[in-house]
Amino acid sequence: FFRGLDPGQLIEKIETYSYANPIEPYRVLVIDDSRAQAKFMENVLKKAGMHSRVLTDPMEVVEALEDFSPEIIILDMYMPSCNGTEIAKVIRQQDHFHGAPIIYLSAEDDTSKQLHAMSLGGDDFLTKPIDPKHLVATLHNRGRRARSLLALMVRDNLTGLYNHTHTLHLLDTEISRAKQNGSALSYAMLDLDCFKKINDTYGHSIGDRVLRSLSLHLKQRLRKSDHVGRYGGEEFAIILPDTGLEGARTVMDEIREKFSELRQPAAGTDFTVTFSCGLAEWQGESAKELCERADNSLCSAKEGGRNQVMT
Ligand code: GH3
Ligand code: MG
Ligand code: MG
Ligand code: MG
Repeated sequence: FFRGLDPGQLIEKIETYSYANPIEPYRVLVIDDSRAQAKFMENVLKKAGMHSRVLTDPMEVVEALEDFSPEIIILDMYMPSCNGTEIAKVIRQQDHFHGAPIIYLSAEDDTSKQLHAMSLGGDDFLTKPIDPKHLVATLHNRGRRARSLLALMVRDNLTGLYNHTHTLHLLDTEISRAKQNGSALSYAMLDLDCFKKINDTYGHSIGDRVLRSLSLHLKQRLRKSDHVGRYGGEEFAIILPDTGLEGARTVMDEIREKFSELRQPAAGTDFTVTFSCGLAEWQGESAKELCERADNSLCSAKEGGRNQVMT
């Protein structure tokens, strides 16, 4: 998908993705033990049109990373229970937040202490009293860059869909959201049928084109709130929030049928391709167990003769 683009075109491409969408407000996590300071920050961010989550207890950070999924983190340097650098370390240990921008807040004006904090994983250091304009400008700069990087990190190169790692991250996020809201969640695993034969008959680059054709087909027919990932070579994963088993089955079966009718062009001819699909509705289990159930259903769909959706 990104192949053969020069850096300028690449940035343009990236900015067409939601992760680099400047209209989507930045999600900012603020961790500050002082309620007054936290409230002040909350107001500044609100006025700047950003989404914020404020924690006065740093122990809640891991949970907040999971269910708020912040893009930027603002950390008070000195808190009674622990200091900002310790929290930064916890954040950096989470795969998805390894490169997330961290901005320290402190009354500290000792340069060597600031440098030490930054050497431990901070990106900026703002001194209290905070100048709102300075803060907002810093957030915009850091946010924009973080989105560009993430857009590259989370995408699969051939299809532009989410890659394996990010698909699993999204599944974790959607599971905790479903837990919190008591909402339904379904998960689908797709695998192209007899794809080896397609490659053998028409060549690998036509095979690649089929993968892109299915990706586009899925993106066009699913809702914006659904997530589509390339799970492996010719395997795809779909996360359907707020969707029960029957709803998911109807959607996936329609997609399956329409895709099986699509003519795939090849030199001087065309052909059709089908996929099999395994579906599972989340029942309170872990992401791993949910994947296993969908995978088992996928195996049944293959054994049952392919080109079908099984639950
Ligand atoms: P089944 O219906 O049982 O899934 O049969 P299959 O032939 O699809 O399954 P198999 O796992 O034997 O083969 C998968 C094929 O997918 C083999 C591999 O070359 C091809 N494949 C995987 N990744 C890519 C890719 O990025 N591009 C192309 N063109 N082919 C790929
Ligand atoms: Mg403090
Ligand atoms: Mg396969
Ligand atoms: Mg296959």
